[in-house]
Amino acid sequence: PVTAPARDNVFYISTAIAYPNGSPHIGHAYEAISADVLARFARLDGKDVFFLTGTDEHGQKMVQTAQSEGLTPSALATRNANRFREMDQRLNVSFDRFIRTTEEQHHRSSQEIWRRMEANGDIYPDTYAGWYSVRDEAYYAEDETRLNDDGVRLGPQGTPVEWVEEKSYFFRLSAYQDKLLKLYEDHPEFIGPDSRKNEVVSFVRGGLRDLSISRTTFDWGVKVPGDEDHVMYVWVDALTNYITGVGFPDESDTNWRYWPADVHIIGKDIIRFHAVYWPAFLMSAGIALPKRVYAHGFLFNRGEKMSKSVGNVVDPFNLADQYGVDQMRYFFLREVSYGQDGNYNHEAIVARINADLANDLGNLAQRSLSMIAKQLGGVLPEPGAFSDNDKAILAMADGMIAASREAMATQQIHHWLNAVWAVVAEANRYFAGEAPWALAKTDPARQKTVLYVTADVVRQIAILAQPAMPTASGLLLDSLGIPAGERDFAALGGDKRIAAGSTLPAPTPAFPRYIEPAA
Ligand code: ME8
Repeated sequence: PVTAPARDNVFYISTAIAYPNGSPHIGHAYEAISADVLARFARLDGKDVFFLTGTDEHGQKMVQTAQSEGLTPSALATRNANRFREMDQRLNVSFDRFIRTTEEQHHRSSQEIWRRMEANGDIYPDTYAGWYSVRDEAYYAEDETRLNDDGVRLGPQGTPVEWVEEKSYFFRLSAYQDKLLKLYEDHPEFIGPDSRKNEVVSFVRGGLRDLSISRTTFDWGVKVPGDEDHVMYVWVDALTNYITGVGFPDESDTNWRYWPADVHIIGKDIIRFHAVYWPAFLMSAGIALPKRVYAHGFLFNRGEKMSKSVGNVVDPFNLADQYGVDQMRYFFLREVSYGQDGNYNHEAIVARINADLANDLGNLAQRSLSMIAKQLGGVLPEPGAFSDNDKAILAMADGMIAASREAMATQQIHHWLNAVWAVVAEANRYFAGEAPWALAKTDPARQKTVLYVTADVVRQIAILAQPAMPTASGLLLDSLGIPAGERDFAALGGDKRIAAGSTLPAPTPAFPRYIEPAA
C-alpha cells in the first residue's frame, strides 16, 4: 500500500483576527461559526486540522478608542480580547490557538518577515502624503475617495478619511503586479467566490502603487527592525499572524508543517489586504503562499447595516441565550448562502428552528426512537430483506457524504446543509409512506425493517450534522447508541450500518421547538 505524505492530510484554516476596539458583534460570530464548521467537517473527515483565530491589537483605531475610553491600548485590547475568546467558547468554536498580535512571538515573527522583505530589496524609506481611513486602517488613493453632502471626505467603504503626511517606509508593491496577475491566472482557486476574484483582478490590473508600511506619529505597534522611530503599519503585522500562529519565525516548530494555509476565511471588506498585499509580502519574503482566500458576505439586521447609532447591534451572547447555540449556528449557515450577504430577523430564526430542526429532524428522530422504545423494548431491531423503498432511502443517505465533501471543498456550506436536509425531507416521506405505527399489528417484521432503516438514515444525518450542531447531534447519536469511535465520516456511505440488537437509552429530544416567551 502507498502511504500518502503527511502533508496531504493536514488542513489549516483561519479566521480574520478582529480588532478588539469593542465587543464582538454578530458579524464576528458569523465568521467564527462558519470557519468552525469547516474545521469540524475536516476533522470528522480524518484530517489533521489546525484552526487559528484571535485579535488584531495594534493600529491607530485601537489608540483612538483607548484614548476616548481613558484606557491604555493594552488594557483595552486585553479586556476585549477576553470577550472575543469567551464568545468563541460560548459558540462552541473549536479553535486550536487564539492568537493576540501583542504576543512577544508575534513581534519577532513580524520583524522577521520585515527583514526578509527588506533583504529582498522591497523596502525603502520615503514620505507618505495621502488619505488614510482609521476605521478601515487603510490608505486610499484620492480617486477612491469622495466628498459627502456635509463636505466630509469618505473612502470607498464609506468611512471618513484624513490627510496623513509623515516619514514612512514603503513596500515595493508595484513590482508585484505581474506576479500577482499570474498567481490569479495559474491558481483560479486562489480567491473565492468568483465575484471577489473579479474585483481583485481588476484592481490589480488598474496598477499598483507602492504601499506605506510604517507609521511615525504613534508608537503602538511592532517596532521596525533597525529604526525604532517607526512602528509597522498595522496590516503588515496583522496578516503575519497567519504564520505566527503556526510557529513562525521558528520554522522548526512542529506546527509549521501546517503552513501554507488551506484557506483564510475573511469578510468581503478585507479581500484586498488578503489577496493582494499578503501574497506580495510572502513572495517577497520567500515564504509559500496560502492556497485560498475565501470572502464571506456581510450580515444585515432586517436589511439594515449594523451600527451603534441605529441601535441594532446584536450581541451574539444574547442570541445564543435566546435561541440556543446550535440553533443559532444552524440558522446562519443554512439561511445565508456562504459568500453572499445575508439577513436575519427573529421570525426567520424561529421559522428555521421550528420547521427544519424541531419538525423535520427532531420529530422524525423522536417518533422512530420512541416507537423502538415503546413497542420493541428499546432494542434496535434486526432488519429483514430491504424493499425498493428501503434501498432508495438508504442510497440517498449513503450519497450525502460525497455531495457534502464536494460542497465543503469550495466552502459551499449552504449546499452541504441543503444536501443533508434533502435527505431529512425524503426520510420523512419514507416514514409517513411506510407508516410503521400501523405495521405493529399487521406486519411486525416489516415494522422492524422500517425502523431499522430509519435509524440508520437518522444516524447518518446526525453524524453529518455534527459540524453545524455539535451538541444536539451528539445527543441524537447518544439516543441511537452510537459509540464515540463511530461518529466520524468513515462511518458514512453505507459500508457500515447501525448495529442491530443493541439496547438504546431512553431517547432525549435534541431539537426543542422555540416557544415565544409569554408577554
Ligand atoms: O477587519 N457581517 O477586523 P474587524 C459579516 N482586524 N462579517 C463581518 C461584519 C458583518 N456585518 N462586520 C465585520 C478587521 N465582519 C481586521 C482583520 S485579518 C489579518 C485583520 C468581518 O474586527 C470582517 O469582514 O473589523 C472581518 O473578516 C472580521 O469580521 C473582523 O473584522
